[in-house]
Amino acid sequence: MAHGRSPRPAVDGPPTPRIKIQVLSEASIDVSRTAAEGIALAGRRLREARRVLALTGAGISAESGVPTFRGPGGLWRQYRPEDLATPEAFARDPRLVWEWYAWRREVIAPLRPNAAHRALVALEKRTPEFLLATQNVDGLHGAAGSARVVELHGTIWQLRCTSCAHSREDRGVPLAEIPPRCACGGLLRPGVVWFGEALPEEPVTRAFEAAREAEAVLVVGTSSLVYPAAALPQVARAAGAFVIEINPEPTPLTPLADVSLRGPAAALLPAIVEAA
Ligand code: BJW
Ligand code: ZN
Repeated sequence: MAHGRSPRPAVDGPPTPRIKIQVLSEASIDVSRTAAEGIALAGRRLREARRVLALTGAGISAESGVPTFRGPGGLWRQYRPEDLATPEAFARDPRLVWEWYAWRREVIAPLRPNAAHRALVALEKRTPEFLLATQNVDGLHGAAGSARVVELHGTIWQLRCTSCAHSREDRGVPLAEIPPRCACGGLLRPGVVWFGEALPEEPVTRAFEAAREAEAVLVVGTSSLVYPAAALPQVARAAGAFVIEINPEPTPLTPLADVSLRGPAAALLPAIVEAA
């Protein structure tokens, strides 16, 4: 099971041993020997790595109470996120889109980071070169104390003017008016990245650099459907990284992962980091 950083087979190279582990609940961590082995292996690879990239998605915040996008509870009224998180939807009906964001801001505002967010803080502290690339806009990694973090899809706590491009932090809930307006009179929009929009340049550049250099990649709570974020573990693996996935469900990344642990992040991530 010795995976050196190089040479590592690319995705279509010779087969490498992979571990797919089913962990259904926190309790099963104690009882499942296979799960324990997967946790220990993931922990060891993280401990040995000098350069680690973590990629997180909505699932890491699920146990804090933040709704995920896809799957059960992913709908808001009758709308799918794909119908609301677009510049076209905002142009067509800014009030509707803002009502969705205003609701999400109210849901997220009182929520606290969970054990999975905190485990990544601990991992950051002990890893010489660490980057956390998050797709989440909730700010919970920062609230937990993560310092080396890039927000690939922006933040729900930033508002940006569509007329003068002025941008400001606003954590107020509820919003004073919907849709909110800039001092210049222009329409404000959430400081997030919608479908069809480019990701912020500096965060995305740093994330892909880290992916190319990482010895281990930890992918937590993402459906691995949305690009370019979903490409980060693929790039890392093609460059030789050991890929660890944590998710209650299989995803398109699962066949590429070296270890795929099936279960909730707030239970599995602290166990892995403790084993590291
Ligand atoms: C748990 C758990 C627990 C539950 N513990 N886990 C083909 C190839 C490449 C790209 C494309 C393509 N076709 C179309 C595209 C482009 C498009 C895209 O990827 N579309 C796909 C859907 C196909 N991408 C874009 O448009 C991006 N921009 C772009 O490509 O720009 C190109 C460009 C260049 C230059 C100029 C101009 C343009 C932008 C993507 C922006 C995504 N934005 C959103 C909204 C952000 C704002 C907001 O929050 O409102 O980002 S969409 C939404 O999806 C949000 C998320 O960050 C993102 C990812 O979702 P995530 O985090 O994975 O959540 P879920 O709900 O999908 O999954 C949760 C997971 O957690 C599940 O797997 C659960 O099982 C798990 N889970 N409980 C651990 N307790
Ligand atoms: Zn303005």
